[in-house]
Amino acid sequence: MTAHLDTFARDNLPPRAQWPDFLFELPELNYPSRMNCVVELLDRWVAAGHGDRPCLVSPAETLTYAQLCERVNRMANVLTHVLGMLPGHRVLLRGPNNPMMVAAYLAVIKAGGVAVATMPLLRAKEIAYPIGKAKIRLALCDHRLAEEMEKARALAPDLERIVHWGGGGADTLDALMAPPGYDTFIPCDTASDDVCLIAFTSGTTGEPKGTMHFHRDMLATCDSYGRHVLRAEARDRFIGSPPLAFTFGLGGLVLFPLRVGAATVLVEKASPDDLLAAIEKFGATIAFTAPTAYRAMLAKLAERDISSLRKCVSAGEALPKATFEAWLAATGIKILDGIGATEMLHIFIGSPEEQIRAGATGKAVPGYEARVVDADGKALPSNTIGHLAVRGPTGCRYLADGRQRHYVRDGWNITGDTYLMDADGYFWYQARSDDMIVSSGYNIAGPEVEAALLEHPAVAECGVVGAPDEERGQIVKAYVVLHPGYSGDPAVTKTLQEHVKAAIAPYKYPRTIEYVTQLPRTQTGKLQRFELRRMAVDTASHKLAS
Ligand code: 3UK
Repeated sequence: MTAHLDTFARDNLPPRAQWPDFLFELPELNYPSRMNCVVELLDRWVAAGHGDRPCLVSPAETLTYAQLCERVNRMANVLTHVLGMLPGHRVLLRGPNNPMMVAAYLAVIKAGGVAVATMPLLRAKEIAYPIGKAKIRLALCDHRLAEEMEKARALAPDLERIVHWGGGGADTLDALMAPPGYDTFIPCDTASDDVCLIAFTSGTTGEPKGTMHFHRDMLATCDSYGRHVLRAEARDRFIGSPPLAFTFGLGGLVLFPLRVGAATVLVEKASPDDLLAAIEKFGATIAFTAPTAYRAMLAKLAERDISSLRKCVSAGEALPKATFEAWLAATGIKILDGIGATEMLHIFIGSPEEQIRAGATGKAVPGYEARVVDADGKALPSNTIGHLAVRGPTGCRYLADGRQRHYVRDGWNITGDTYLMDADGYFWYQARSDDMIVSSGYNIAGPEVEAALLEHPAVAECGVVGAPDEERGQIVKAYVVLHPGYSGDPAVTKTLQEHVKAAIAPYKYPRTIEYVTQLPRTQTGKLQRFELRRMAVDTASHKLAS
């Protein structure tokens, strides 16, 4: 039975027939029918005498498990007794990666609410969309993000109240949390299948999709990927760059550390430079970031002592073999590549260090099943390229969205990626299904060409897309950022083309190369291929016109 008094989230789950299959075969994934995940992640540690251990570490403050628990209780009291939040209410959260943002997530969920976090860089219109879609009445917001939040209010009639933290003043969340009796809070007695999180996809095309996740899902990702692949320990100190509003960040910087009683270092600015400095300063042991950040950090490793680091996780985009090898040579650490998705909450394919095959994403995470299927959903034999299908303890449930039927077919989550599975069960990423380049009838995966280019010492970053071409339909076009000391002259172009021809099938080589100073990326660190394609179309039509 749900604990939600406001049943909007439950009422707007997809129809049962459109749910993916859920697998709970591993004993550690058998959760009781009633369970509040915050009790498991936080209160349980305090009860077990672990309260004095560091939990959240940031440049401004450090909170032990007991201190975070108290802060969460105070905030949960404010939510229920001052702000009128009922179990099931959705609460918008806006803030950089800091302890108050984590406390806000946990307080909303502990009180039975549904957290809906937004990336700090979003603009008013993009903030207003989830407010309308998820019918959000209340927002908690870092005072430094107040301006855009206020603009969003004008576009979002559902929103009744915004409460800010930081910055001082009588009406701030901080002030409201002060009453002496607020240090304890009885957690809402939620069902393990009550929704506690709606994570919006950073959709590059179409409206963002709200993915709904249950209390049990928060633990399931820890007890599958966290327990079997990452294998962190209480002595670890996590750190990373993904925003907490992105489930990659929520898992890597909150769920995984708290599940094992570890500490997490929260930094608001996490450029590759900042991240290196923070790893050194705080002695971080596990890092979560995107492949491009590992490449950028490689160039600066000499300036920093990051010997505290023992594990590195990469996700969001494929980790090219060249990046894996270079990082291993420089640090002795095998980066754990893993594919995750907002729909699946976190990583579902990825292998622990001793099983890694460089260049492959890895094997299905224990608790998940993955396979490669054809356009009709039929399983393909190994070593055949097709669509990735996956199922496990977590899965896609869009908030009132017809696109559910595209993502889930025959009980399998179809992620929109093309993959090949080898005879040993390793998954090799090819491309996003709609990103395949078709040139003179050949299917060419941009990421494969990118991986080959990245093996050349001149190449710092690159993006490969199809450019329109009268004769071949499309041609392979590379946008390349060169390392300092190289210039994009015809000789270098020729060298890079020859390099690719020698590394992979020659017909895949980039027929044109354009040199740029940076590549367009999303707030979650992904290459914006549609933007590169647009640029390629522009250039092609200019050529026709001139
Ligand atoms: C792509 C990858 C190749 C792939 C995410 C870890 O990225 C995350 O979620 P999103 O919803 O995007 C999902 C899509 O991103 N992708 C992610 N990781 C890899 N492609 N290799 C990888 N290692 O197209 C996938 O369908 O933004 C990643 C954890 C939580 C996440 N939400």
